[in-house]
Amino acid sequence: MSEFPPHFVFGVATSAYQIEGAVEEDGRGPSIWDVFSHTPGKTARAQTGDVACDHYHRYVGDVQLMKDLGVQSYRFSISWPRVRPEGVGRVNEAGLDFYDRLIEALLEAGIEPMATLYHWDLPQALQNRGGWTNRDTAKAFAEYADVVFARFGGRVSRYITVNEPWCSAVLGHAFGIHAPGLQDFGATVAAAHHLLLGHGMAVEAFRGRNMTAEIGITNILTDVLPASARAEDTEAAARMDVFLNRWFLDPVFQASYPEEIGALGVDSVVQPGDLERISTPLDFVGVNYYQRQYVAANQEDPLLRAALLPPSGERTASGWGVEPDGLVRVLQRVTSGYTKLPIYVTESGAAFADVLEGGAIYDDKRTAYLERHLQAVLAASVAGVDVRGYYVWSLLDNFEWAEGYDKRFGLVYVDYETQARTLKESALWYQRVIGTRTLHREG
Ligand code: IFM
Repeated sequence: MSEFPPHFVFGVATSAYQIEGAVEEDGRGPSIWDVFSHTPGKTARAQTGDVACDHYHRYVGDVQLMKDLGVQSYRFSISWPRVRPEGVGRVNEAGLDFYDRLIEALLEAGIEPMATLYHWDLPQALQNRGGWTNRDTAKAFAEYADVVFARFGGRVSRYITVNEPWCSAVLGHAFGIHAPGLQDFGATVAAAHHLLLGHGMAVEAFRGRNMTAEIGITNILTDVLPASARAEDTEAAARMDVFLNRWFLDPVFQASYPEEIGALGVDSVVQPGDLERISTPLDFVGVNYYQRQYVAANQEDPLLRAALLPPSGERTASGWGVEPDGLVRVLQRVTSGYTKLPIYVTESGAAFADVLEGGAIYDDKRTAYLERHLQAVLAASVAGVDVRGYYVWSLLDNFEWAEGYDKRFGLVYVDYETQARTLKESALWYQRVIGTRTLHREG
């Protein structure tokens, strides 16, 4: 079977700091990513999101592109420092007005808005008070979220509280490769808990408003497999699975942390009632999927006694293995192990070395990648997973965080000198898939 059910939503995704630019316009405050990207040595070629795709000024054309592609839903993120420049207190109406215009343009184009409330751009003013390591940031997040709910209500069909809390916590506080650039495991555990608490408190605020919209969280999930059937590899893979997946799934769907996370000291930041708040019921689950990891035992690794093996087959420009079956497995796992809620694949896509040739980009590898991942979604659906939609990461080439602009994930090529947009061949392919609601590859 290669036909998608009538209710299945075909979408595209982006995030604010990666595309908007206009970092000093209309009262926006600085975020941790402005500070981090302007710190020497933190991003490739010292690139920043100052201009990015200039989407702040070009959103009308970008919505038109989506309309031309037949996209049914657009997942974007709202920049907290545009809405509350100091993180708390004063609301910046001009910041909200931008998203108001964007949402109106989407609705007029017949495209359903899906809005993420936190895609990593914490107001720097809050970072100055400890950022996510400070419990007050969870409360500040819920208050900001409530400002957004009050303004946009049901004009946004689905809200996502936090995007990939694993990345915010671990890449930002343990590995130091994302903002705020810390390398402190105690801070990581605290940040992870407060990101989840902020999620739960935002869901409570949402429920308090009786809105017609839906709410969920998006986790990045990895399919973790042992490198061999030997007991030590299987056990190492189980520990890696706790670290990569269960840390952010168990509390949301089972109101508990895995024992191993307890051993890392999370109990010192968990207060009575937190896990009940974190597990406040949701309407849907967002899953971002990029890779599978093969894991072997490694006694030299002090934390997990485990090592990730490099992918052996085809890879993307990011060096990530292309393993669409992993998507089937993570979707089945959410359904069988955690919740029967509808799932949206809120990100799936790949960077490849795109070349603009005579006005076209023949990105066959991306087309094949997307086709195989959409096949995986159909396979999961046949296997009983209630998967309701797929959002390609990304609509546009954009600022890939510490990697800068080199890694192009877009269906649309962006010339950063002129800001000209060119549809890649994969975009034209996606347009045909959406138009026919069927997977077919020609040529
Ligand atoms: O670009 C990111 C996005 O911001 C979050 N998910 C993964 C993407 C590709 O790395």
